[in-house]
Amino acid sequence: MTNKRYLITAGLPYSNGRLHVGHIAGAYLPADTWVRYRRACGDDVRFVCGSDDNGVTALIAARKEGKTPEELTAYYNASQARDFAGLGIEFDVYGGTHQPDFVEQHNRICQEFFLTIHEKGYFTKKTSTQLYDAEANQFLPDRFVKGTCYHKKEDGSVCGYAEAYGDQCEACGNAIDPMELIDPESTITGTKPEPRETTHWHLRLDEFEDRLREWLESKRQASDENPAWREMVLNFSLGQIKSGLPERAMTRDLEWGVPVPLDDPDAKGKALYVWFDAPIGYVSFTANLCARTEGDATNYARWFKDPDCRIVHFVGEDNTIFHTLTWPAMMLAEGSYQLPWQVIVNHFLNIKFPGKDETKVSKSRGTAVWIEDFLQTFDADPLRYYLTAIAPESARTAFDFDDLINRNNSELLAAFGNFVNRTMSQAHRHFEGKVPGVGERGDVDLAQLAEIQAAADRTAAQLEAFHFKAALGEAMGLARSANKYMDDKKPWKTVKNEATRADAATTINVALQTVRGLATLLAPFLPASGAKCAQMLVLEGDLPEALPWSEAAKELPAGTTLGDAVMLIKKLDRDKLFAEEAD
Ligand code: B3M
Ligand code: ZN
Repeated sequence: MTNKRYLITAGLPYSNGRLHVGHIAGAYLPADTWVRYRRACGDDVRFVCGSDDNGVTALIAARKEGKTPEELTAYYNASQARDFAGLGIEFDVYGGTHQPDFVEQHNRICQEFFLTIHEKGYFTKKTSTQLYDAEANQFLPDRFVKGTCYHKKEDGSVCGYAEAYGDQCEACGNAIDPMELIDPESTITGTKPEPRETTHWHLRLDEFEDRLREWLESKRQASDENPAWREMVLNFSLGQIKSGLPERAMTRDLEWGVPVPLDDPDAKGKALYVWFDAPIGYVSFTANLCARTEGDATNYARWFKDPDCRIVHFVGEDNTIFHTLTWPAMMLAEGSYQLPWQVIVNHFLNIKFPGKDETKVSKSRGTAVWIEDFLQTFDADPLRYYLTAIAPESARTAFDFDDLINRNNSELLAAFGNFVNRTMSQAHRHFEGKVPGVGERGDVDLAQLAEIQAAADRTAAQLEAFHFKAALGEAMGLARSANKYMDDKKPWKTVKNEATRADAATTINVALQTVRGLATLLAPFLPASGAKCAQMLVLEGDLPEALPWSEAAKELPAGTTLGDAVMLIKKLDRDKLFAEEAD
């Protein structure tokens, strides 16, 4: 079987704030896990991300913090990059649409993209009435205006979400036409905006309805080559096409962003819409990576235009339509790009603090769990484990500190950490720190060995289908069977008696083979622990080379000298943790 190439992206975080656990569970962790899995399978992968610096969100935050948008986005770009590194989320390139090393190339690629679409006639230039803040002397695109959502729900009632922004309603997920917002209000001055005329370039999404529908419908059929898309993504996106895709303005009255590249007086003082330039960030960051590693920026085409490569986007739920409709329509309009192979969408995460009710994440109400804070107290793997175990794949789930501590202690530590620890310490205590001789394997031993490959196959099947929670469950199933095997065979007893010592050797041998299997299956989820296991087993190289998926069940030869036993998972003490928090 020939290995595939994959271009994998995770939604570009706005560089207007720090990252919290909801961001990580929604896009970055599943993406990183999948990238690691693909690499363990030997596939050629590029993992691309960076900050979304343009648009109104940066301007609003900059104003609030008394910084220029350049300063603000540089600050959060660096802060977010640190958080990702701390969590073991490793991109091949972490760019930023307005960061010094990226902005020129980004602007150029975006402008070429825009001009190609313009030449092909897929924009209509239209003068329309927009909301204007007379006090701030400016138009109010996107998040510069908020009001009550006017969209109709399925039962005919109005959504009515009172905090809907001028770009999108967070409650119902629909795109917002600011002119239709009920009781609009400027988020700059708090005043009621007035209507004024302005001219913009609108993408004719209606031109692409048929092709988008066909493409999305084709994603319902699951096959080995094409795992089916998540139901909610298809239903939501196809529902939007059914009600008709209106033209959407792809330019804004803004000085911050990618300048509109047209020699036209109406283009003056205007920038490309942030949702036009942001997805092209995937392309421009890849171009930057290609320039850096291959000396040729145009090699980005190998990833975005060559059907031998598969494009996979991981995003949070509020980004759905932009990745399943607008961005694909842009690609079709431009004409030389291939459409995404997969778009993986997760729901949001709620938060549950000890002794408090479950609530939505809200910066202003202080109900966010910031990665930076978390990493001061915890290791990355327990969070990665927990966020995958409660992954909001088909509905909202809640991040609950008590649950995190429980699962760390009773699942991750009890089943995985302790098993590896018991195995290693007995190998060191009784077998000179070497893989003991195989001896005569009985049915129980053979069954345990067979379980390694079976668990690897089950875990792989779930990962291929993007079912991360189920995949982690399968990998942890191997840990549970391993513990049961140990408990049944009791090597700590059999080793003490000359007559049964050979059986103890067999048991520890099989247990060590299982450690390798477990490490391989868990490494995409828990890279730090995977790397430690590989070290203990003295497997050469870094991840993923040290733990290729195809060798999950490959036996470590008897006599192999083992590394020192190192602690994998720490026990978390709830009282201590929250006592410290109160200080
Ligand atoms: N920055 C939205 C968000 O963080 C946006 C994603 C862009 S992906 C091209 O929710
Ligand atoms: Zn709504």
